[in-house]
Amino acid sequence: MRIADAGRHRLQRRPRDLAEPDGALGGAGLQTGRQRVSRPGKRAADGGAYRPALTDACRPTIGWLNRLAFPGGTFDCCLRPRRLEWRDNNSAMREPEMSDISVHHRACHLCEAICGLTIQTEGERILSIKGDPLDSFSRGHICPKAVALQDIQNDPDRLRHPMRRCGDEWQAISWEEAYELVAERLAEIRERHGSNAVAIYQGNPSVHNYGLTTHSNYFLGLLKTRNRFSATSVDQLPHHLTSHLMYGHGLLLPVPDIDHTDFMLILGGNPLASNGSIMTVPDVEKRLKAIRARGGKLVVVDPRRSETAAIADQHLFVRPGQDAALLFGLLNTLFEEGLTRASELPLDGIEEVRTAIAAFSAEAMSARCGVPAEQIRQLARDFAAADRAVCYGRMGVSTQAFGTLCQWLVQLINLVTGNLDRVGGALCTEPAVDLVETTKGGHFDAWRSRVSQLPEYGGELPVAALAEEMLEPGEGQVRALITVAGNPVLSTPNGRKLEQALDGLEFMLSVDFYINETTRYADVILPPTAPLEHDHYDATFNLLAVRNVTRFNLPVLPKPEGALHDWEIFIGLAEAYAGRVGVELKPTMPPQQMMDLALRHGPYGDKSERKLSLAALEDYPHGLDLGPLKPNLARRLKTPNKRIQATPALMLDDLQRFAAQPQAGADELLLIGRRHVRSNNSWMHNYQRLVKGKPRHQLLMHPTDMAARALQDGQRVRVHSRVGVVEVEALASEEMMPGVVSLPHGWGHARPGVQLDIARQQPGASCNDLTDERQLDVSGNAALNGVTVQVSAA
Ligand SMILES: Nc1nc2c(c(=O)[nH]1)N[C@H]1C(S)=C(S)[C@@H](COP(=O)(O)OP(=O)(O)OC[C@H]3O[C@@H](n4cnc5c(=O)[nH]c(N)nc54)[C@H](O)[C@@H]3O)O[C@H]1N2
Ligand SMILES: Nc1nc2c(c(=O)[nH]1)N[C@H]1C(S)=C(S)[C@@H](COP(=O)(O)OP(=O)(O)OC[C@H]3O[C@@H](n4cnc5c(=O)[nH]c(N)nc54)[C@H](O)[C@@H]3O)O[C@H]1N2
Ligand code: SF4
Ligand SMILES: [Mo]
Repeated sequence: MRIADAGRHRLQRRPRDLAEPDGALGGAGLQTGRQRVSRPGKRAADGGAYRPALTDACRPTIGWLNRLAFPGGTFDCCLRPRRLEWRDNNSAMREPEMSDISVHHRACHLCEAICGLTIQTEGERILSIKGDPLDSFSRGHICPKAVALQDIQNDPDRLRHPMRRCGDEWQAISWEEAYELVAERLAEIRERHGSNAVAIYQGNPSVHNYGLTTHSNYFLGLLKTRNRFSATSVDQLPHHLTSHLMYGHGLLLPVPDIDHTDFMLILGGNPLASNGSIMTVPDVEKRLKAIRARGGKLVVVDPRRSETAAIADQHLFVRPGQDAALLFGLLNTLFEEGLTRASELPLDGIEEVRTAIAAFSAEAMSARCGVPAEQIRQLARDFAAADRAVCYGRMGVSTQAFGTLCQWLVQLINLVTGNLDRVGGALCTEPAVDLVETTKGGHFDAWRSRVSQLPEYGGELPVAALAEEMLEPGEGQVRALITVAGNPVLSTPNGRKLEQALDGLEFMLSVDFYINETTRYADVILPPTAPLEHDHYDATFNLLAVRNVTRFNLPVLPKPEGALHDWEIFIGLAEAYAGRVGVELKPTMPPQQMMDLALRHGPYGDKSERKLSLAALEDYPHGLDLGPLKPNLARRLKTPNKRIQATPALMLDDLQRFAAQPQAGADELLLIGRRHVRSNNSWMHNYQRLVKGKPRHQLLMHPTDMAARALQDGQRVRVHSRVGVVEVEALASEEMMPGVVSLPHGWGHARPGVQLDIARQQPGASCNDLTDERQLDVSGNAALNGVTVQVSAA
C-alpha cells in the first residue's frame, strides 16, 4: 500500500493573473499543486448522472442570509433543456497507479472560518483530518471540531434512511413513500387551513451547505407561506437590517480589515472561541496577535473576560444589553471633541445624528453601561487617534434588546472616524459569487406576524413568534411545520413553549440527520448525506471574509447507495408535492451548475481576465485568493439615491425606546451566553472526541454574587427567569462581571425521545429554557443576552 499523495503533486504553473500577491499574509495567493490522485474528477461514462423529469434554472435562496434569491436573470441564457449531471466521486474511475489511500483537500464548513483541511482516506475510512498548510487563507489552522467530521461520518445515531414516526417508534421507509406522505399531508392541511398554516424553520447549517442554499426553496417556495422563520432572528438580523437601511442591501456587510488595522474594538464577539462571525477569519488568534505585533491595539468590551478579552490590550466590562449606551458615549465624544474625519463617501443625514445624540454624553451614558465616563472618552480618543481603526460588534451586541441600534452605532463610529470603506477599517468583500450585485436589497415590515404583529425581514418573521403562531387558535394558525437543519427547541427563546407547540401540530417534517430535541416531534425525517459525502462551495461565507477568497471541493467520500443529498431531497419533495397539487415546476439544475453559472457571471467570470468557473476552481483545491479587500462601498451602494443613509427613521424612533428603557434593579442578575471551541451550537455534542475533558456547561458566576446567595463553588443551583427554571452547576469565576451570569446555549439533551446517545449523557441545561420570547430588538431579533434571572440553591 502506498500513500498516493505525498510528494506526488503534479505541480502546475499558476495561470497568469489568477493569484494576487499580497505581502500581508505572507504567501497569500500561493498556488498549490493539483493532486492528481485525490481528484475524483473522472466520471464513469454514465455515472453520477441525474435525470429528473425537469431541467435547468430555478431561483435558489439562502435561508440564514434571508433567502435572498440568486439572479434568475443571469441564468436565462441557459434555460434550455439539458441533462442534469454533476460530478461526484461515487463513480470516480480509479487510476491504475492509485493506491487505496487518497488525500483530499476541502474547506471545513462547520463554522464561518472555512479553514482548509487535508483529509486522508483509505477506501471509505477516514485516516486523518488535519489543517491544510497550503491554504493561504487559513494557513494550516484547524480546531477540534473539524477533526470530529469523521465522528459525524461514523456516528451510529446519524440517520441513513427516511424515517416515519409510529407512536413512540421510528420506522425506516422508502424515499418515495416519504415524499408521498409529506405531499399528501401538506396538501391536505393547506387545503383545509390555507397556505399560512404550514410554517418553515431553516437552521444555521442551511448556509454552510450550498446545496441547501440553492435548492431548499425549490420545494419550500411552492408552499407560499408567510410563516417562514430561520436562525437569522436569533443571530444576525440587526446586521442585515442596518445594512439594508443604511446601504440599501442587507448583505452589504462591512467586515473588519483585521490584517491591516491598527486598532480593533470588539464588542460582544469572542472569536477565540467562535473563530469569528460576520467576519470569516480563519487563524484568528494569530491575526489578532499580529495587530499588537505591528504596534496596534486590541480592545474588547464584554461582560465576561472572554478568551479574546484575555489576549487584548484592554478589556472593559459592560452591563449586558447596555452597549448602545457605551457606543452613544463614544460617538458623542467623537463629535464633541472634534475627533471626526471627513469622509468622501456619498452621505445623507450625518448632522441629524449629531443632533439626535447630543444628550448622550459619556457622562450621561456611564451609569447605564457601567463603564466610567473617562474610560469612554479615552477609548474614543484612542480609536480616533489610530491611523486605521475598526469597530466590530457581534453576537453579544446583536442578540440583545438594542441589537439594531448597536449595529447602527458601530457603522457610524467607523464612518465618522473615516474608517468605513477604508483599508484597515471596515470593508465590503467583492466575492466571486456576488449576491449583492445580483439580488435586490431586501424588505422590512412589509407584513407582520398574526399574533404579536412582529415585522418580517426579507420574507421571514422573527422566530420568537413561532410557538405562539402554533398555539394561538384562530384563522391562520400554524398546523404544520417543516424544519431544515435546525434545532429551535434548543436554539430559540422559550424552548419549553415551543415544545408544547410542536406537540400539538397536525404534521411535522424535518430534513436532518439526527433525532434531536426538535426533530423528535416530526412525523417524517428525511436525512441527507453526511458533509464529506457531498461537494462544497461556500456561497455564504466568502461574502463575509476578511480577504476575497473562493474555492470548490469535490466530495471526500462516495455517496452511499440509496442516500440523497439535501438538494436532491428538495427536488424529490417538490416533484411529489407539485404532482399532488397539480402545479407545474420550474426547471432546475444541480447546485454545481448553478454555482458554475454564478461564477461565470460574477466579477471574476467570463467578462474578467480571470475567467473563473467551477472547472477553473478545481485547479485550486487549497482555495484561491483573490486579493485583499478594497474600498468599494460607494460603487456598491444600493439605496435609492445611491448615498449612505446615516439616520434611518427606524433608528431615530428606537433611540426613544432606548432613552425610555427602565433601569434594571441593582440586585438583579443578568444572564448572557457563551461559546466554546469544542462545541457547535446545539448539534455537535454527540462525539466523545469533543465532549471529553473538563465540563463546559456550567453557569459562571462572580464569587461575590455566589457569596451574596450563600452558594458554594460547584454547587447545583436553580436559575429562574420569567419563562422558566433550569438546574445546573454554578462555577465561581472571576472572569464574570459582578451581577452577570453566563450559561452556554445548546445543552440539555436528556429530553425524552432524543436519539443522541453521547449527548444525552452530558450534563447541562438549555439556556433557552430561560430566554424570553417577549424580549426583542426592534428588528424582531431575540434578546438572548441580558435576561433577568434569579439564582438560588437547588
Ligand atoms: N441562548 C442562545 N441561543 C442561541 C445562540 C446563543 O448564542 N445563545 N446562538 C444562536 C445562533 S447564532 C444560531 S446560528 C442558532 C443555531 O440554531 P439552529 O440552526 O436551530 O440549530 P443548530 O444547533 O445549528 O442545529 C443544526 C441542525 O442541523 C443539522 N444539520 C447539520 N448539518 C446539516 C446538513 O448539512 N443538512 C441538514 N439537513 N441538516 C444538517 C444538525 O443535525 C442539527 O440538528 O442558535 C441560536 N441560539
Ligand atoms: N466553537 C464554536 N464556534 C462557533 C459557534 C459555536 O457554537 N461554537 N457558533 C457559530 C455561530 S452560529 C455564530 S453566530 C458565531 C458567533 O460568534 P461570536 O459573535 O464571536 O459569539 P460568541 O462566541 O457567543 O461571543 C459573544 C460574546 O459576547 C459576550 N456578550 C454577551 N452579552 C453581551 C452584551 O450584552 N454586551 C457585550 N458587549 N458582550 C456580550 C459574551 O460574553 C461572549 O464573549 O460563532 C460561530 N462559531
Ligand atoms: S475553526 Fe471552524 S472552519 Fe476552522 S476547523 Fe474549526 S470548525 Fe472548521
Ligand atoms: Mo449563528
